[in-house]
Order: sequence, then C-alpha cells, then structure tokens
Amino acid sequence: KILVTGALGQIGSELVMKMREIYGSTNVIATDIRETDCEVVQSGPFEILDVTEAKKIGDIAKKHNVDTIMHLAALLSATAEKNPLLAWNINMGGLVNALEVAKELNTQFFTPSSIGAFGPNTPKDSTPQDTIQRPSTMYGVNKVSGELLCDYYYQKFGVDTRGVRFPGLISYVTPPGGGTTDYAVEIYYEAIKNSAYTSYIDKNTFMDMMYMPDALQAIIQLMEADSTKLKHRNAFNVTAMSVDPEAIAQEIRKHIPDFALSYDVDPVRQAIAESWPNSIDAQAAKEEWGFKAEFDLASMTVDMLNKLKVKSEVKTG
Ligand code: VAH
Repeated sequence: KILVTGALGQIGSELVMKMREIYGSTNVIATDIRETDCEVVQSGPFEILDVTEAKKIGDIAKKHNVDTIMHLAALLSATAEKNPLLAWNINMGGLVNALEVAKELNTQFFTPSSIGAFGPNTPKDSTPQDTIQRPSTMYGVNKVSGELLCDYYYQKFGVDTRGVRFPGLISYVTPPGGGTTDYAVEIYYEAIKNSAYTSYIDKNTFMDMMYMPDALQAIIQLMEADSTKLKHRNAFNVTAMSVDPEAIAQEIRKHIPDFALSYDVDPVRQAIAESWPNSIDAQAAKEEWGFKAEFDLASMTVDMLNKLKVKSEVKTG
C-alpha cells in the first residue's frame, strides 16, 4: 500500500492516478492538506493530512498499513522565496516527519529533489550528478538538505530512500503553483486561449524541462529498480530537454502560426532561474536504473496543445 502526501499537487494529482492504475485504486492512499472534488479524491482512499503534524502521518500510515511513502507535499521555489520560514517548516518539517514514519514502519520512501538543488557556482552546462551544491534560494536549501537527510536515513537507519532531481515539469491536468518554471506550462494554456503569452522569464534563460508522463514513468522505474544497482539515491539528475521561452514559442508557432510571445520579466523568479543550471547530465540515472525520456520539445508541444484544446472545448461546452 502506498501513501502519497501532496496528492493534489502538480505531480501528485497525476502520480496517484497512474499508481492506482498499476497497483490498484484501494492500494494508493492520497492525502493533502485540503480536500477538493476531483478524480484523485473520487477514485480511491483520501485523507486530509498536514505533513507538519508528525503524529497524523504515522496514524494514517498505520491505519492503511502502508509499505511505501511518496512524499510530495512542499512549497515550490517562488512561493518559498516569498515565505522562507514557512517553506523551511513545511519542506523540512514535513520531510523529517515523513522520514521518521518510514523508519518506524520500514517503508520504501520517495521524495523529489530539483534542479533547484544547484546554485550559482555549480557548473551550468551538463551539470554533473556529483558536483557543488550551494543553492541561493530557500527552496534550494530545502532540496539539498532534503537530499542529505534522505541519504542519512538510508545510511544510518537502512530506510530505502530514493529521489530524482526534477527539472521543470510540464503538464495539462493540474496547473503548477508557485514555481519558477511555471511559465513553460502557462505558455501552452495562453497559446490555446489567446495565441499570445507574456513571459516572466527572459529569453535565452535556459532551464531543463520534462513532460509529466516522463516524470511519472521515471518515479515508477526508480522505485521498482534493483536496489543493488543503485550507486546514488538522493537524488538522480533527470531531464528531457533544455529550453528557453523562445524555443517553446518557436515550436508552438508550428501549430499556431500567429502565436505572439512578449516579456515582462519578474526579477525574483528571473534571479532564481539564473541561479539554476542551463542543462543537467542524466547519465547516472540512465546507467543505474535505465531512465529514458520519451518526449522531446516537439512531441510534448503536439500533445500539450491537443490535450489543452480538448480541455478548453469541454469547458466551453
Ligand atoms: C519550481 N517547478 O519551479 C518547480 C521545480 C525545477 C523547478 O523545482 O520551483
């Protein structure tokens, strides 16, 4: 049985549905800080859970007799930069609470890190799996600390912790909230709605991105990988492409020729983006557990535009 925290977030809302397909609906217990009327809540077990309440995680984990914890509850980079202490309390408090339950119940454990775990003095191009990590954002501090804490619980207590450093994730199901890479999702929604988008990230600001189906596949593959083959654990670099707003706009124009991209740069999120790598190297993930991204910019753009067109038609009825 699998417990998912942050199940209504950008990753959680799709990971829960995919895991329910694979492992059975009743075997995936979705939790989040509030309940909304959506397929995650309707299609299987759901519990209200604030991950800063240590005892509650343990109670739910024991009630459902879970053997795996997928810890996704967190504040993303831009929100964390606005509320750094709140971010520390949720991102680190929630993580250590979840790890303690994993240790007590000897469950497998997954939590995502991010390209945000790298900082301004990390090599920016083809950033290696093992390199300097001195991020300059609270989110990055949380991610590096989280990686070290998860490795510690593996080394010290034998908890089977595993993680990936996600790039920006692009999806059409649940829009992301509070991230720096969210422009790469908004641009598709706006392309369908207005054939135009004003980006808060500047041109020539390259960041790694990945389509959500590839992200979900990577999580499942890592969790099912043979642990004797893993030389790393927290956390593996994974990526599918390195793009800037212009590259995405150019691809969109192959389908919406008059798509217009303009800029109104947000200094806070631009500074976060510039502190992150331009592109990371995913060789370790490929070698140790066969990571492979199926979608590139062209195929992701086709799928995103098609799915969003359907979504907008359904909405307009
Ligand atoms: C964010 N989408 O922007 C998240 C992610 C690499 C980006 O960590 O904060």
